Amino acid sequence: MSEVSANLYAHLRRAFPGDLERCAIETDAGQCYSWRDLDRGTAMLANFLCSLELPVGSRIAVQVEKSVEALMLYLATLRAGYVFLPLNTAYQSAEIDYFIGNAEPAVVVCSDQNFGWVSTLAFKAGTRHVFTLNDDRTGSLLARAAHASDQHAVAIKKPNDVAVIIYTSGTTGRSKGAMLTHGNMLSNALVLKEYWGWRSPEQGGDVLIHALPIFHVHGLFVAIHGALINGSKMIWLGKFDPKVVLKHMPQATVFMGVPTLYVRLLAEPGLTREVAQRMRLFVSGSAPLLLDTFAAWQERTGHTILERYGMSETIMLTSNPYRGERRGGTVGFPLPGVTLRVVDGQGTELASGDIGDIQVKGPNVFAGYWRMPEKTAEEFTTDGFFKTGDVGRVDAEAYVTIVGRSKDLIISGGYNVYPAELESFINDLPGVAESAVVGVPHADFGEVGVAVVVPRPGAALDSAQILAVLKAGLANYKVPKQCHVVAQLPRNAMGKVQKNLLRAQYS
Ligand code: MLC
Ligand code: AMP
Repeated sequence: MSEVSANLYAHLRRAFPGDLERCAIETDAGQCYSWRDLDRGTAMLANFLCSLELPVGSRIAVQVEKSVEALMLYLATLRAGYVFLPLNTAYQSAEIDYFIGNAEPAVVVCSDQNFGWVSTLAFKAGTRHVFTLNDDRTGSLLARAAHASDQHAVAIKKPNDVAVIIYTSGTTGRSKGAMLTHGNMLSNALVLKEYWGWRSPEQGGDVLIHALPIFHVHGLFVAIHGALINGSKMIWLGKFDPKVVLKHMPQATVFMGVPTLYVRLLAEPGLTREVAQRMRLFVSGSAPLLLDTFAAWQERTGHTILERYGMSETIMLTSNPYRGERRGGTVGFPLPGVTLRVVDGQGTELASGDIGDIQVKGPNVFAGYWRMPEKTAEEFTTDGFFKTGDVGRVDAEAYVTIVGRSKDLIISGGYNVYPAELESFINDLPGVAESAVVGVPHADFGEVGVAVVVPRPGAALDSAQILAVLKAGLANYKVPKQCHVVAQLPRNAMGKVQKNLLRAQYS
């Protein structure tokens, strides 16, 4: 990869179809953005960012509702050579305060509605510029960029230059910013383009229904890069609504979702073979897809969902084959270029079929955690493998199955929820002696949290009130669906809380 060509945006741009007037993105409201609109819009935003004369490597933190303009801001940040930092729209002030304090962004972009509290936090942390962007094409960012030129030379980047920081809690502790480089993202996008058989515009092209949020790997990278690096059109839905997805399905060929999206689509009588007739590929990931869902989908639509596995630190790692057998309950094979091994507690590689810790290596593996060299070192082995925190096995035919996680993590509707974060929040509440949060199966979200709380002697705790306090302070999807006040937590002989017993009790 030459220096000039390593900017991911340059590669995406090169894949735009020759006819720039064609529709690149169609919204549910029927608006069409052409490829030329994308090119010009990202140029204007990139020029505006450059006009701020930000230092090299500046972070652009963005917490906005999904819109085509928000997508353009992401592309413009790549184009201008800065570092994009997407933030879940559900995050509340304590969460945003931490991310801004940790990442020290030069620019923060939020909605007009949140400008008051977000700008207070940002200016306090030393951020010089706070702009707004709403999902109706308004906000100070677009107003300012409207004066910028629509011609922009893509910034030159090296493959190892950081392009995006995604916050994740990884295996332990507070959220860490996973630094992904232009090289990481480009290699993954190119591999998936081949692996999933994306059809070029000359072959009739693909049309992707984009119904995921754009602040995580699945919606931001896998879906967007997949479509753009192939010159494919996207049908852009601001929010997932199964009826709206079904309305667009006859015009589409590719859909990507977390398992909850498939569960909700299956609940719609409108999901039929006819509606899915033109579809070429259904991809699922971010959380385990139940075999029941896999089988029900096959039966209802005649299509076999392709399940793949990835994470923020690595983008995509494994995938079921596009042409070979897609095996339910497995996440398929390591992608070309990815080396995956399963090891025991001592780091010795296990034979096929044996269950152990999954470790990976490849051009897609991130550059480390932002300003946390020790944490980064802890998560890599001496021979350079990244410890995923997932537990699994590889069978004799090389299919990978994930059987659990060594990290204490709940995946709810495709979002990660860290029990340690919730427990520390609950333990700080008045009258609480200790707490444990465990994940239990849930028909819609796959898994949800349950909090088990022990009061201090003499204190009276009210579960509904605890949940209300959590709801007021944390992103809504993190809030446990139930809270139980108990006299004590079950512990083993070592004094460790036996979460397996709590899980069994509250399932
Ligand atoms: C919403 N709620 C959730 C939830 N999402 N609760 C638990 N888990 C979730 N994921 C709750 C809210 O707290 C709220 O509760 C109520 O549901 C309604 O909120 P909403 O925002 O209107 O929900 P809805 O639009 O229905 O959202 C559900 C969803 C969404 C499944 C569409 O969660 C979603 O888009 N998930 C996708 C996540 C994703 O993209 N993950 C990719 C990570 S990347 P109340 O009580 O306030 O009413 C990754 C790597 C990889 O993991 O491999 O891809
Ligand atoms: P995140 O940190 O948000 O990127 O979440 C990554 C985690 O999601 C992985 O480490 C896995 O635990 C989980 N994950 C992703 N895809 C799958 C899948 N197909 N099946 C099971 N777990 C998955």
